[in-house]
Amino acid sequence: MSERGPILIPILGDQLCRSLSSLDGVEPDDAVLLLMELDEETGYVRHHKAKIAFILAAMRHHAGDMRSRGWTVDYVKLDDPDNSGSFSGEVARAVERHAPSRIRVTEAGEWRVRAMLEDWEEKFGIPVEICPDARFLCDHREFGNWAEGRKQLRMEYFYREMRRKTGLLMDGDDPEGGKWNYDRDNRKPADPDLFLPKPIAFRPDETTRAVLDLVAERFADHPGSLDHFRFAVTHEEALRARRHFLDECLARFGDYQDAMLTGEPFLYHSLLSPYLNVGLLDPLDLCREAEKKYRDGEAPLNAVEGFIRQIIGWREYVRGIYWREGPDYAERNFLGAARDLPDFYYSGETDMHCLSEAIGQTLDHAYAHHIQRLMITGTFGLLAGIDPHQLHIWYLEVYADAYEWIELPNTLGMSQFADGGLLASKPYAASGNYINKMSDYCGHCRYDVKARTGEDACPFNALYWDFLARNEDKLRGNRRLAMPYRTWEKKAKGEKIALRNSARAFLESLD
Ligand code: FAD
Ligand code: DLZ
Ligand code: SF4
Repeated sequence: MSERGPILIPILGDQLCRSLSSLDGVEPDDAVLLLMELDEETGYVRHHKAKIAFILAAMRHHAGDMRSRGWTVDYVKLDDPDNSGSFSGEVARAVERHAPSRIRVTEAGEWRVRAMLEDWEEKFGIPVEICPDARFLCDHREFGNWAEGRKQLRMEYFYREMRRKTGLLMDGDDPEGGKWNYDRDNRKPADPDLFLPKPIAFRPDETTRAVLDLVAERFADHPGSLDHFRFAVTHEEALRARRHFLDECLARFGDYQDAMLTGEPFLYHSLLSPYLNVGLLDPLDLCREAEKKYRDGEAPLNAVEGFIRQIIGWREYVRGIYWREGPDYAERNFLGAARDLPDFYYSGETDMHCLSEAIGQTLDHAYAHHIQRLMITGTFGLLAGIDPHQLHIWYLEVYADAYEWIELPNTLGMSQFADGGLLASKPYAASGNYINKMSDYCGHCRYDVKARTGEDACPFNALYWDFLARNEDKLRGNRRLAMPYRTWEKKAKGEKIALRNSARAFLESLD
């Protein structure tokens, strides 16, 4: 240990990575790592119980793992009576305990925490170095350079840059197979008879069981259940989850990426987002393993390209948008939507089977796949005119993988069009027809997906036309909506009135 005191390295709950940038070039003997379980972090929104349990269990295991690698780890538990409850409060106490010469920390994943870190140098009177987060391919400056001067920030062009940069699925200067994107092959509905792999589940050990007890007691009023807790909480378990996905699911990931089936929350999805987001898995390594499956002839190109695009494309791109747009991105509300979030988002109790399935599994597993988030809970919120900020808080609470940098652009931008089209070229509005095509939900529903008006009609149908009519002044100029607006115009006056009355009656029933 240096005579001037150790380097204090706070490690935030989503930085559980053995090769974190703040550890780079530091010898274990010269540093104290600080991990903190905090009221402020467990309480800034009402996180799903399983999300809190996953993060705390992963933090405790990571602390043990780093100790076994020779690091000195100072770990503050949630129920420590002296725990001040905040990052800054706990770093202040650690500064007292260890008299560090300096602080080194990897940048935070959201504006709220970034502001805290930026305060530390003045607060503690010692040098504070904030290191870029090297877990991402594209840093803030590179994204800024890419975005500079572009009229539209389309993910597809950004993604091509990332393909070139990583060499993933490249054939010299060209994309493997001649096309950059095989999404057209990836829209098959699922058949209920499909043979589906079982998701891998990890049995909680003693450490995790202690966390589950703590969470059950302390967060009883938070949404969600702990009964189905199955998360990997160590690096080794996360690698096993990765292997399971690569061997059992990846080959059919593309075909059924957009499909939805009653009672089948997971299909061929990877379920790896919680591990990527806290640092238990490395995104680039995962993509290289997926590419290997293609090169070895074990998974088709449409599946592997589709999967890699989600990670080096969408995941990097939404992070770029989040940091580029600034802290007030969260306040945008282009369509002026103001309805309160219906209570059934926290209970799943609604006659709309698609929503009760997507929300029910969310409360059980802290998981829903992308199309459920986008085209079921998201599209309903959009059509019903729910306040995008309330939806943002809901998504941030209920998913085990939810952190603002990734959740906010997906919710506010992609799903709610609340940024006016910065992220999505048109709103993801759809009638019941889309859900009927991509799922078996409508066959189990008390509503009739073919009917447009009346008490038994699928609410998505009238809401879809009402959404277009209600927002005509803001959306009419969108070229991608020209067709639906032409169809709306051609409708007889009586039909238009019936659709809008049906939508109004339904919306009133929500209040
Ligand atoms: P898979 O379908 O197996 O996809 C593989 C990986 O690709 C994911 O693990 C994820 O890392 C990445 N990915 C896929 N889609 C996206 C996307 N649109 N943006 C960024 N990365 C993507 N993802 C989060 O990780 N955290 C969130 O808080 C989050 N909130 C969302 C909110 C809304 C409204 C929507 C529409 C999407 C959100 N997503 C979020 C993106 C996506 O739904 C999840 O990443 C995915 O469902 C996680 O499940 P999976 O690991 O099985 O993903
Ligand atoms: C999400 C979360 C939760 C629920 N609890 C903690 C915690 O107790 N301690 C901690 O260090 N981090 C936690 N996190 C993750 C942080 O909220 C996350 O690191 C910040 O949002 C910055 O990205
Ligand atoms: Fe959802 Fe409508 Fe289908 Fe019912 S009929 S499951 S409400 S889309």
